[in-house]
Amino acid sequence: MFAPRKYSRPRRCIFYILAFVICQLFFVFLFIRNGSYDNKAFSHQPLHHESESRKHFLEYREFISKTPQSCTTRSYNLPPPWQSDVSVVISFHNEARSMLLRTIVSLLRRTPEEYLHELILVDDGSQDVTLLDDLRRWMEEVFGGRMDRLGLILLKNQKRMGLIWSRNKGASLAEGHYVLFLDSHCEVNDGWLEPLLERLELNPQLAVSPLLDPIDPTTLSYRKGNELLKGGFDWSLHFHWLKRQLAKKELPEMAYKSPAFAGGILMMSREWFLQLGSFNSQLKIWGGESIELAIKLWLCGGQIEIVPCSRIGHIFRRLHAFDFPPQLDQQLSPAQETYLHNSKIIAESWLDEYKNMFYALRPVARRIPLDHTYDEMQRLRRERQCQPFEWYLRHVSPELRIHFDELSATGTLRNEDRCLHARQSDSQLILASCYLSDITQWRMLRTSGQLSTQRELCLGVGHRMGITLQPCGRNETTRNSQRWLRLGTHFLHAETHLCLDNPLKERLEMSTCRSHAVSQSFQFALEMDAS
Ligand code: UD2
Ligand code: MN
Repeated sequence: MFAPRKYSRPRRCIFYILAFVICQLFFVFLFIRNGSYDNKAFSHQPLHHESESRKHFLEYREFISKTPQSCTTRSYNLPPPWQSDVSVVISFHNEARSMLLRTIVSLLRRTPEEYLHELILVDDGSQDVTLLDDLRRWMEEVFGGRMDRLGLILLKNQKRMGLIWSRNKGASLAEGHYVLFLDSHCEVNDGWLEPLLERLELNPQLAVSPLLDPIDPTTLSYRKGNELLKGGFDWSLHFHWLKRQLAKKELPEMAYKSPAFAGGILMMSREWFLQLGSFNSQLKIWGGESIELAIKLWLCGGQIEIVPCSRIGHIFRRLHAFDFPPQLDQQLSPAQETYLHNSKIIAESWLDEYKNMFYALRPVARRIPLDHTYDEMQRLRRERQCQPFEWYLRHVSPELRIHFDELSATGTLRNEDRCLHARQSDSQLILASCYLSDITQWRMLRTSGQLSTQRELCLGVGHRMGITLQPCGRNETTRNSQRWLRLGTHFLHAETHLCLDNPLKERLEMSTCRSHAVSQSFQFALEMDAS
C-alpha cells in the first residue's frame, strides 16, 4: 500500500501557482478561439474601465443561435468590395452603453473588413455627454489598426431630431455602395453580410432585411427567430408579422419576397435609397418610416426580400425605451400622436382612395394637423411612374386585399352622437364618445354577416334576447346567433328578426324594427360598397 506522498510547503505552493496559471491560460485560449464578446462582458461597464471589462471576458458563455448549417457550408458569389461595400448607419437616443457596444463589437468582428466601408453613428441628443468621445477612444484601443482603415463618422444632434431625420442625415453622408440601417441594440451574427450582398448583386433595385433573432430584454440572451414570417401591415398602418407559406421545393432558408421589411433593419443601394427621396422627411421622431419606404419601393419599381441566411439579433421591447417629445393634442399620448401623424402622411401620400380605410379605423387621425402638402410625393410618383396603391394590393400583399374584400363596412359604429364601444377591461358593451383614442373599430364581415371587433369578438344575441360579445363563432350554431342583416342603417338579427336598438341612449336592447327609429340607426365610418 502506498502512503500518501507528503510535499514540502514551498513545493505545494509552486504546484498551486502553476495550476492557477494553467487555468487562466486555458480561459484566455478559449476566449481568443471563440473570438466573440459576450454582451454580459459589457453590461453597464463604463468604457474607460477596460481592464474591468477584460476580467468579465472570462465569464464568456456562448448562447448564440447559429446560422443554419446549409447557409454556413455554402460559399457566396460576391461582387468585389469596391462595387459593394457597406456604410452602416446607427441612430440612437439614450441607448445603454453596453448595448451600443454589443452592436458595434459584433459588427466589427463579424463583417469582412474589406466590405465594411464605414460606420456612421448618430447620437440623437442623448444625455450621456461623453459617450461619443469615449466610444472613439475605446474603439481605437480595442480595434487598433483596423480603425485606420474603417471610416468612422460620429455625429451628435445637440437637439433631438428623431430617428428618421438622423438616419437620413447619416445616409446623406455615406459613401459606401450600400447603406444598412441598424438599431442600436443589436448583435449581428456570423456571416450576416454575405447572403445579403449576394441577393443585392442580382437586382440593384432590391432592398433586403436579415432574419431578426429576438434578444431577450431581461436576460439579454440570443434566441432563434422564425423563418416563416413576412413583414406586413394592417389598414391602421401598424406593422405585423404575416405567415409565410412555403412553395413546393422551397426551403425555409431561401430568400423570400416580403410586403414590408423585417421592422426597420434593412439594406439597399445608397443611390437607389436617395433616388427614392430617402425616408420621408415629413415623418417625425419615430415610426412608420420603414412601412413608407416599403410601399414606395414596391410601387416605384423595387422589391423587398427577407434573407434568412443572414441573421441579426435585436432586443424587442414591449414599451419604448425613451420618451416622446410633448405634442399638442391633450387626449392622445405624445407617442400615439407622433405615430398617427406619421401614419396620416403615409395614407395621404400613398394609399389613394384606400386612405378612407385608414381614416375609418383611425378616425382621430383626421384631427391631427399636418403642416405641409403632398406635392413632393406626388412629383416623385409621377417622375418615377410609380404604380397606384391598388397594384400593391393586387401583387404584393394579398393579405391586405383579403382584409379589405371580406368586409362590407368597417370603423366606428355611431348611434346619434355616441359610438358602440367594447370596453377593453371587461369587454362590456357601452355607448361612448366617438373620439376615445381606443374607440372600438367594428368589422362587418361580408359572407357570414358577423359584426366583429379587431380582437375577434362578435356581437350576438343570446339567452332572453341579451346582447353579448363572444368569440366569433366558426360553427353553424354560433354563427347563426351572430348573423346580422342590414336594412339601410338598421341591424336586423337574422335568427330573432329583431333590431339592434338604443332607446335609452345608454344601453343596447333588441326590439321590433321600426324603419324611422333614430335609436335603431347605426352608421359605420366606412361603407365599402358605397360608390
Ligand atoms: C422598429 C424598428 C426601427 C424603426 C422603428 C420605427 C425593428 C427591429 N426596429 O422599432 O428600426 O423602424 O420601428 O421608426 O423593427 N432613436 C433615435 N431617436 C429617437 C428615437 C429612437 O435615434 O428619437 C433610435 C433608437 O435609439 C433605436 C432606433 O432609433 O436605435 C429604433 O428605435 P427603437 O429600437 O425604439 O424602435 P423599435 O425597435 O421598437
Ligand atoms: Mn429597436
